[in-house]
Amino acid sequence: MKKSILATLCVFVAAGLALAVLATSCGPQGKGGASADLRALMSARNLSEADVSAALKTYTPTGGKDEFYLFASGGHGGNLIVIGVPSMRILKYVGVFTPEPWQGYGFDEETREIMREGSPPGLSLTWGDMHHPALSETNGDYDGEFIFVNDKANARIAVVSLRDFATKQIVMSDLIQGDHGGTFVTPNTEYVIETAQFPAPLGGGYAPLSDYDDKYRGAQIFWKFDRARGRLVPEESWAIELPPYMQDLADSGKLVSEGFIFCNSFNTERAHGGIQQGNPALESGASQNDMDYLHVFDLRKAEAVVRRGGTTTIAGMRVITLPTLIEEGLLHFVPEPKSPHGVDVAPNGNDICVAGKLDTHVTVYDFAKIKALIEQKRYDGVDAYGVPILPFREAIRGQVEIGLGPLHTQFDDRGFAYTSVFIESKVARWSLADLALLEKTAVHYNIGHLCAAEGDALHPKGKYLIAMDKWSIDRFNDVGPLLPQNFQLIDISGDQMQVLYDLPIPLGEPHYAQMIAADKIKTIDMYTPVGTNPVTGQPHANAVVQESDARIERRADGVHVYMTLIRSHLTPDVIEVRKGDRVHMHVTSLEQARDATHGFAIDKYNLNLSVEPGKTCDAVFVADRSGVFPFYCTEFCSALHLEMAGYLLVKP
Ligand code: K7E
Ligand code: CUA
Repeated sequence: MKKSILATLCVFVAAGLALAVLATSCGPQGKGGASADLRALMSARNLSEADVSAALKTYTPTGGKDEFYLFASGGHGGNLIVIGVPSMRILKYVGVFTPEPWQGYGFDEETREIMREGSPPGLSLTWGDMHHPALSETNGDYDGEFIFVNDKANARIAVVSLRDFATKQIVMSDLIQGDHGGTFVTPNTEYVIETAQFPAPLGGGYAPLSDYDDKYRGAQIFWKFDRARGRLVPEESWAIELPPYMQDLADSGKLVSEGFIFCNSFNTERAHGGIQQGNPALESGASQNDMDYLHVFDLRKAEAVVRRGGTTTIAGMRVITLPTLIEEGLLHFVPEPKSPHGVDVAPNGNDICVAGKLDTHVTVYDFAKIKALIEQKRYDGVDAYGVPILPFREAIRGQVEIGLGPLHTQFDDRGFAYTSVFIESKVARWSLADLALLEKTAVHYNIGHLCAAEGDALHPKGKYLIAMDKWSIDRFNDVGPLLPQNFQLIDISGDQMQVLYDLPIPLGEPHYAQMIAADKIKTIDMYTPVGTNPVTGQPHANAVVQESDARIERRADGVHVYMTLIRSHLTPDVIEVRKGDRVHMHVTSLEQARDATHGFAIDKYNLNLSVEPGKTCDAVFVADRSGVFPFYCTEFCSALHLEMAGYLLVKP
């Protein structure tokens, strides 16, 4: 054991990474940098010293914990991915927009209700297109309590509690159709921001595309968050009407810019397709103008307008209309080059970074200048809807020439900014102080977002960055035509960035992720007291907290089964009903031992519950087929797990 530790240290020395003091302990073995055994291993596996140094920076021995949690969107898989950094071990998929049977998510009544509430009336959507997770913040830094995620496809926002890593709420407003720009929080999480991508008549409804300029609109919703309840409050939320451009990502101001919201846009051309009608495709139609508009929105002034009732209600949502926004001076535009993707406010609060997909620069706006221009009403005209436009040159601090296809920017603790460069497949590091490009590191194909540790918070942590690469061609063993995405872990602590590890992501396309210090996450071990409803956190009305109370009751609305689970039996274990009965399962785990989870599945009734220690949940089904249907526990919970089973007898 001791020998291998010494050998390991020697490899550090070889890679030029160890402290000099350690070198003396390497003895004669240290001459070549590694022991003969290690050398043999390196050559057998064809590893360079750089490879070994990278391995040592990520390898986490059994029992070792990670320094950070990475929360990555699961893209069109609809679920959230939790990963430990630097080990890059996947810790959990959290069911959000898509049912996740091993969590009972979308199978028990409590979570089915979450999915129904977040769906159009009469429908229960079973997937989402998750793009941008946002951790809750306190004073501009992540606080580890909640994470919010959007569903681009159906314009929804979900709330996930980081106490139990479970979804608590999904909200959907009929105001908009499809949200790309979500989610972003204000520095104390008063609001969760959701922005429409596709202009459409607000509130649903029909208008022909020939009315696009007049009837189609963009919008940005400010969902009010009640932290004590852990819920978004639709009645206290409101929105703003925007011109029918494609509003993209947003960011909240911080420090000097706190109280302002920045949102980039593209397609200020208002192209809307119609290839067969002789119009340009959206991709070229939306790429004509050299400049689009950075939206600068005064949130504090807008709140006053909302308070005094200066809104119009559309689809149940209070909306500040575009004429009111203009009249009250709440919205200003600043030109931004060309079809940009995202806006990122630097930790100093004053530098606002925008990168153009079709421009080679990151443009750094100067908030102090923007504010002065607004105060002096120094306009370069107005847009087609009357929104005042500030002069570009007078609003910026400067531009950094980055390369082809710069997209998103993150920050570290040393004053560096990191921008993903999509077309070049690179990460660029540049200095905020003098706006100078320092270094570019090649990553695997088609990097989209990137994520540094707390890299969009007030106090970024540095150390690690994840390159979120969209293509993984040639990188992993072949798995057919649909390949995983690739997360590359990059060490950003040194003078040179170093790619350490590739993690294939086989669950949708993760667009964005956030990384938080692990010590900020405080989870519960189990649900207490026994009989807790995990969604509300309150005692469940149908809980049975001792086995002797387990029972079957026939009532007007069907058969109610009050069941308890404890190693290794289900009580009752025989359930007799008549064909056509509605069966209401009320299932409680009496366990209070950590990780002693039971499952509950009934054969051929499309039902699987996950019953963690202390949890109670309901499941309702109609016993519409007669026969004998075994039920059993789906978690291997004990030596007699296979015996944890029973029969549902459905009499003809
Ligand atoms: Cu894929 Cu933020 Cu939706 Cu950029 S987004 S790359
Ligand atoms: Cu309980 Cu297996």
